[in-house]
Amino acid sequence: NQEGKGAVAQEFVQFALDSGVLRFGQFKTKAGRMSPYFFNAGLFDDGAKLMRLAQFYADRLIQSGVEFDMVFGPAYKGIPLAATLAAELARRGRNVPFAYNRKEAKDHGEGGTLVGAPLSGRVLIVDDVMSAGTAVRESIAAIRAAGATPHAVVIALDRQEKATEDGRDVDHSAVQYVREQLGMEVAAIATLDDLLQYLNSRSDDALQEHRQAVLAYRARYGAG
Ligand code: OMP
Repeated sequence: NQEGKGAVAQEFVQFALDSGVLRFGQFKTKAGRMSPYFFNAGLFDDGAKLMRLAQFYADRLIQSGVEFDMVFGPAYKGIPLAATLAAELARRGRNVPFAYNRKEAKDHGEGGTLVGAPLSGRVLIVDDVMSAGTAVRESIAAIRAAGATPHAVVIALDRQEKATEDGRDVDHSAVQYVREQLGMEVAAIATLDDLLQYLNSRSDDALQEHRQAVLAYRARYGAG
């Protein structure tokens, strides 16, 4: 149901803009690219926004038909995302185990870098954004190292830009790489195309200026 998905994606772009999560300006991405837009999921910063966000993730996940045995939230931003998604799924009658990692290994107490349910079976990675693909590669490696199967990914925004491999830009996006090379399913609530569609539908002068900047960015860094 592409049409239903498109309408929800437009609603999500609006929600992200209203929350100040999605902004226009000049931002440096993790891959070192100067981007005219940035999605800062840390600004879903109250209970109502988190609840609404979890509903978007749960709806997208159910709509995609992706199967999984547990959810994993990569530190730091993935942790509240996976936690609230697990709670939302339980509220809807599906209780699945939840785990996350620490960035620094702990050398006292229970030790280690993994917290929550033991990683096992088909693991769903819940994260905020995919750009060049570094973050998702780290999550995949952590899940494999624990002896479980990285099975699928759900994200809020697919920036649809060139992945990097060994520090160089390649033509496909990180999402395409994970889907095609790793055979994992990836579901995104919204994509760069959805953001551009949103901007196309507005006549506001400032937004039209941002649209031009986003188009120029896509021409330079967009995946083929
Ligand atoms: P990659 O590791 O290059 O795929 O970038 C994904 C990560 O970059 C996200 O998990 C964020 O930490 C960060 N990011 C955003 O949060 N929002 C953006 O709009 C862009 C990035 C980014 O740096 O590319």
